[in-house]
Amino acid sequence: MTQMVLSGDEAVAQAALDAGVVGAFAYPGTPSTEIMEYLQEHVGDTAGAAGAVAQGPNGVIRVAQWCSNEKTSYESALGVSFVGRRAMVSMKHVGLNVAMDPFVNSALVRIHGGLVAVVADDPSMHSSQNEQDSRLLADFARMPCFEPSDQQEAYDMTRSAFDYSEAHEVPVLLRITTRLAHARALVTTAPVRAISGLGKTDDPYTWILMPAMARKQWASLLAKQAAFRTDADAASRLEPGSKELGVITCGLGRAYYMENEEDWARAHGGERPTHLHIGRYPAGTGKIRTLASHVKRVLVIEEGYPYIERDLRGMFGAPLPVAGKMTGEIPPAGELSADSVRAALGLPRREGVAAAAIEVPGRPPQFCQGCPHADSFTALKKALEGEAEFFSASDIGCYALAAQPPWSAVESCVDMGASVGMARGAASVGQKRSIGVIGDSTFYHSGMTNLLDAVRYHSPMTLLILDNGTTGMTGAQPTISATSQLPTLLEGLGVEKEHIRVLEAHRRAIDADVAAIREELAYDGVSVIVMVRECIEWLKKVRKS
Ligand SMILES: Cc1ncc(C[n+]2csc(CCOP(=O)(O)OP(=O)(O)O)c2C)c(N)n1
Ligand code: SF4
Repeated sequence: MTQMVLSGDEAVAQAALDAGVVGAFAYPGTPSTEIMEYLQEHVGDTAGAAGAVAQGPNGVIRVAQWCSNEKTSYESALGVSFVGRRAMVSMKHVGLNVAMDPFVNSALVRIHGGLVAVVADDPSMHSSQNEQDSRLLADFARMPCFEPSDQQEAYDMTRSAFDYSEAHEVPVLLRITTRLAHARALVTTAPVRAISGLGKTDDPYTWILMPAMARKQWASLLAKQAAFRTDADAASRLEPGSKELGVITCGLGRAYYMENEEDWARAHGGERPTHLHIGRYPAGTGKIRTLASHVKRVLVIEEGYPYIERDLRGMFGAPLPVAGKMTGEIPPAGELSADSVRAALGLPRREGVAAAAIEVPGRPPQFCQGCPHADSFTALKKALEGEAEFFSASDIGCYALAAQPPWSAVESCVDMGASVGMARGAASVGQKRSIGVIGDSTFYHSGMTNLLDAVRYHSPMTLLILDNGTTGMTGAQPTISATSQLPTLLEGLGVEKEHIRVLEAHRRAIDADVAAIREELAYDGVSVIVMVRECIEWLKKVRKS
């Protein structure tokens, strides 16, 4: 046993290594990126372009790889599990939407080597386009979900999630949220588990989801639900206390509650509320009922959606007031905080430094000094000067910053890969100069299939691929393919060679860039302009290594 100071992401990664994971796969996304970064640093000594591979003394190959997107990551992990080894896939919450197809179906197959899907939610949308709650997606897939409340639990639960996955032959979703993922604490690790040999199950038919088999597997998954609930109930922690108030916490909600519990007790004759902490889902009902039978009212503290709170309503025979997000005591959106939980507990505000007293000048996010995207947008804006009719759809990446002044150069940003589809859709109904702007990483992630549609229908659109050689927005992780292969790939997708233009994203090339963009905007078909220059942050990273 060792003690280490780890962030929640690092604790998850360390636990996976100690639990004998051999295949780890991911696509970057805040707040989950550091899981793969840690794994790549620690899995072995031969780091490849997009991943690390190591061969252990007993011939065991371990991989930790960035993949094209979350779906491919998930499917790679599933393959590792099928051949009897432990596998982990990690992603940010919206990544689970991309991986939804294998995710939901993997709950029906008979998992062999433990499979853990780590999904990092981002309440308050620090770096995301929504704040969806992955617990509900686990519920939707009828899959067990573990939710740690601190870094030590992140370590312990990751380890036990692998065991649970193997014991019940089902994947486990481990849900973490931003603060836990990024904050550091002391973590005690457990001994490293030996890695077993490759081997398939005795009944591989359970991996074939054709209707007859899928029906059987679905029935088997449904039959497991009672055990999931019983185990979740046994793992939940009930601390009896006052009859006045029952508090149910989930995940990080526990930490915010614990910061205020003592003050509540002091204000209520020394007795603490009756407290139930739930860390696994689907939640059992045993301890919830025990709590409910003991208290006059209940407050639910959970980050994300009112998931447990909604389950509670209507669960009890006698009407029991339940407060939380649905009744407004807990803010319905954004991260929880010790202060918002304090207010929900009816405690007076803590005196502190009033934020208004500190003058912080407003500083909207901007491109880094010398960012190639700035030059690409200068060229695009010049090319569009005097044109009244155009539509410019952006994708998700650093270049989405061009939605704001002084650029105001893109008009939409919805989900990864969408720029190509939106530009194509608009072009197909007559929009002139329909432009998609996408980064290289996002193009490989999910832009390519949309481009196939555009080629198939000869849609009059222009796609700008801002190829900075990296995934800049999430901290400059490698992309899945090299810059030099992009034109060949585009040709392979069916874009006409003469309408694939490779330009330098640099102000010294501005006149040539503007002229080329104008030419392609005038073309009545699919054209792709690749704007090439390295991301400054990526260059710094490469020089350091
Ligand atoms: C489904 C999904 N996965 C991951 C992310 C996190 N993310 C935002 S932008 C981005 C890619 C950025 O790379 P690129 O398109 O090359 O643009 P750059 O930032 O380098 O300009 C990623 C991975 C996300 N928003 N959605
Ligand atoms: S990280 Fe790279 S791509 Fe993003 S703004 Fe900075 S230089 Fe540009």
